[in-house]
Amino acid sequence: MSAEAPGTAEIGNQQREWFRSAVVYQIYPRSFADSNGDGIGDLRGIIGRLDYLEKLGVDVVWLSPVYTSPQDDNGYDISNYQDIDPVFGSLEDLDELLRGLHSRGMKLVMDLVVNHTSDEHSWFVESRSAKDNPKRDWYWWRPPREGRPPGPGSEPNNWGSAFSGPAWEYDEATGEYYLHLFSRKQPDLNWENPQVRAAIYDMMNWWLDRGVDGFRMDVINFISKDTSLPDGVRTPGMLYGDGSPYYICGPRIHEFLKEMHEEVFAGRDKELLTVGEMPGVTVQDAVLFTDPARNEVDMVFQFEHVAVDQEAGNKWRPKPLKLTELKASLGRWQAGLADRGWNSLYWGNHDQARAVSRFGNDGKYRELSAKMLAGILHLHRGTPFIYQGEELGMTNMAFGAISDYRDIEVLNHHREATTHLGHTDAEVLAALAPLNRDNARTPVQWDATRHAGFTTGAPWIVVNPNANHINAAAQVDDSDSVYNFYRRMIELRHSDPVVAHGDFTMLLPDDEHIYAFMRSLPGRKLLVVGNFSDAEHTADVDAEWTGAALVIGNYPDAGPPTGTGIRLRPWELLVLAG
Ligand code: TEU
Ligand code: CA
Repeated sequence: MSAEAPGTAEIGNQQREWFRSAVVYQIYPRSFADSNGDGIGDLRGIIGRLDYLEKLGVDVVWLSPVYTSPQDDNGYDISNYQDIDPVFGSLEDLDELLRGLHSRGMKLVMDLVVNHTSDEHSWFVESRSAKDNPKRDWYWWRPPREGRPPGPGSEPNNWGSAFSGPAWEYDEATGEYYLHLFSRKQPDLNWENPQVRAAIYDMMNWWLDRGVDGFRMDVINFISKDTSLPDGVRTPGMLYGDGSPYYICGPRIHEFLKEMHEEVFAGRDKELLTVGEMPGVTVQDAVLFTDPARNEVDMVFQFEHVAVDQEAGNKWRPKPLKLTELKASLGRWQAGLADRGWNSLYWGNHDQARAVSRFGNDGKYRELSAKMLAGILHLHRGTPFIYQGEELGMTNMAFGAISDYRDIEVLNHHREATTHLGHTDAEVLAALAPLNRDNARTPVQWDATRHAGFTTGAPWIVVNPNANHINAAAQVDDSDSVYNFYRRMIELRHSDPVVAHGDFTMLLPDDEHIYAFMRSLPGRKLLVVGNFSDAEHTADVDAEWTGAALVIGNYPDAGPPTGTGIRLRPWELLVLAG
């Protein structure tokens, strides 16, 4: 990059938001690093690995939940928002982590899970105690369906839970049902009640006052529900109706997020990061959520591109990925948020399969394809998120029996599918394998020692046996490793304004093998081409790119393209400057 930083003059004030040139790293604490040998990752384990994160160069750490929790959904069921679960450590440990990150120039974003609490949260314990309890209305309580006797089978509507079974749980004590879109230990909070909202804003302010730098907001677009809670459409073969039209981006969602901004972020939002996890969000909605002038959130996690490899959005019905569909989806989001709003960028997280297994080739071309995926994602316009282990090219796990799994979503589905739906164990295991969430939850592979250096005890979930050759110790000092390729991508975002701020133009949308796009600012252009296949292919790009300077590639011997069309080897990535 030349000294005058081409294009910098054209970047307006709004465009200068710090997070546009930032990279976020997600830590799923249970699986990151165990400091005390109980087999479960913890805060002191993270504190011991801060140099690793600093060296990688990330700007922000998003920490999945560490609050007090019965751990029914690994911490996404919170029983006390203002304390740390003993399995992870203490508030003092959290403060130390915060200091350790800040002193290294990194920010800490906490997970905010306020669509629901744990059923063991004192709010819910009070709420369920009596119909006239002052907190009764803090959750969604309803009587049996009209004309039906109380008890299981008479649920107020036909909605299913994300973790199998009905979305309602009958409560003997008061003869009513409570709504839980996730597990029965995750009752949904009633955001219609202003006391609920005030209590949540207080809690959020308490964390910001403590020094945290923002929130990743769990299923935040589910908090406003159609209060009439109508039955959903039940498609043949399904046990329950689909309630999502009545709670995805419901009637008051923008009002609630604006109110949250006013009560929590206003006056201090410029240094913070807010990202709303929003299953089912559309591009049109996302523009509204992320338009800086509207004061809602900085960016959202959308789910379109992680649904292209399954039938009808059903993760248990996987289908082969078509590159044209992936590009059409990500391209639509790039175009839709080009002028107003901002994208988040991710291949994986704790709910998704491992990126290299899903979008790359985790066998013969594991390293090449992991690097290519890094380059493709990080050079889009938006803020990239790296999920722990992705920077090492960690892969899916070949789980054996159902007893190897830990995820409540998997275990409940297996039970429902082998009983009510009549599938065999083998059928269900085969369907589960590619996209189940435990793929992402095997421990981070630190070295080739026992349990991959994750713990000295018995790990809570199996360690991938490929830790013997895929691990951090083998990669940190190897300049040609996947880890160091991520490092270079992060550096490039920091140093080259066209990566953070440039326009995005998708190229070759109909090509089934090549992912190609251009980034541009006045005076500087980048061409990014990647081959998503095991065979050689030619990227049919404009002749102007012949001889263009190579910025980075994933094959060590790559050079500027010579003829017309760019010949790409299997999983080759080339980034050229013009
Ligand atoms: O996930 C919400 C979500 O919609 C998913 O990606 C979820 O994994 C999927 O619906 C299951 O099929 C968030 C968290 O990221 C996830 O870990 C939690 O389990 C969930 O909310 C409930 O808090
Ligand atoms: Ca531990």
